[in-house]
Amino acid sequence: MKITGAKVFVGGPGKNYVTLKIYTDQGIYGLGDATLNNRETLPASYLRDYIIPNLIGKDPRNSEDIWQFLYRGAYFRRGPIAMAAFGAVDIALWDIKAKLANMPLYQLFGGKSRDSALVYAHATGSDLEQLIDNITFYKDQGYKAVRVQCGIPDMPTAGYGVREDDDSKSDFITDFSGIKPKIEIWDTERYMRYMPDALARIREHFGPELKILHDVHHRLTPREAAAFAKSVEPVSLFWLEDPTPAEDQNALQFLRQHSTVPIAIGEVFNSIYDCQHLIENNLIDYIRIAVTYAGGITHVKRIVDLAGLHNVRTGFHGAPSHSPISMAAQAHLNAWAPNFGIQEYLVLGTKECDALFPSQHKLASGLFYVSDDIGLGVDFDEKEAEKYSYVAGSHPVVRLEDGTVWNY
Ligand code: CS2
Ligand code: MG
Repeated sequence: MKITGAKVFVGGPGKNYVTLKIYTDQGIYGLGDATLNNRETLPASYLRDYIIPNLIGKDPRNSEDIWQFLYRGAYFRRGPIAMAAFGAVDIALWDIKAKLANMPLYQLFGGKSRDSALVYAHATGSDLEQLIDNITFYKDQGYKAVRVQCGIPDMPTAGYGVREDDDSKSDFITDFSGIKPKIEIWDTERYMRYMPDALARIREHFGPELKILHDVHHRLTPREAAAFAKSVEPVSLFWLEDPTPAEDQNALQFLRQHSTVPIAIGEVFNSIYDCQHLIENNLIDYIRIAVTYAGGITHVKRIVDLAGLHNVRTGFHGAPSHSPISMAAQAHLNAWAPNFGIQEYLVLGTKECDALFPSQHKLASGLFYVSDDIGLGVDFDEKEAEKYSYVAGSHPVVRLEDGTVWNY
């Protein structure tokens, strides 16, 4: 069996999904996702310029050898751009393999460990009242877990994960009016003064059952993060995410000495070596890696197994930047993983998105039901894809009030 060609498509409804389609001489094709939010053209050119010419003629069944060829063969290894490109190839090869086996992908991992997977939604509010309404909206749909982000009084701009206006050109993360970023102003003291109390009021309002998650988005120093974690302990958070910048792995050791709040980290990691220290030293409870920019299924499965050895559970990244292809790959891993924890789920289930990526995967009452269709169980409509092309967008850049650049 041979790979005969591959194509990269960039675009989608309100998103620049980077979709890879690998064709074989047996009529079977595989689909992969290399979307790297706000840097989408880079994995696309890595795929087009280097990887695709090297894939042609290779046996698609040898997904391990192809992964090693791309990773070790690159010499300059790792990094989100390369790992997103390798990840797309790897997801597509597993899709082909499962289609050849005539099985849903999860069967190749060891079958299903659960009927459905717990997901969490994002609730936001410019103030606490609006946030509580928003959480109620998700709770009423049956969600058991919600990530909560709230506007902070007197914060110069809205802060992470909070919409400033009803700008339809923004999806909270990406501003599609161009590549020049908007500036957000951050003030740690105001956040630290307000947020613990806001979280306590949310817990009081919704009672003990709701799983409450909160994302600090890398904004605190180690000492501040430890103090924050300590102060939110009575809230019984499901997790506190990215309390400190993810690169500074010793920061979490300091936090661990002061608090037992469950910690989730890893959405910006792209290799098992980024996760190893945190997992092996029990500095985290949930690993937030994603198949998209962490080298695909082959590599992420190794991370899941390493995590399992140390009682760390999965909480795969699922921001709206992931296309239904990588979300499907994660759904198959979630169905299998013995140490599954939770899945962030934000693929906008719009008519346009469903038309571009038809599938039988289902979300109901805050639970994700993986499809039993063969392969990834998601398709890609090339005709629909003709409607879309790349639209330049950017993440905000954060500064302190004195002008100092801070972590987004
Ligand atoms: C966020 C992300 O989902 C999350 O937890 O931290 O939405 C993050 O802001 C984006 O992926 C950035 O592109
Ligand atoms: Mg996050």
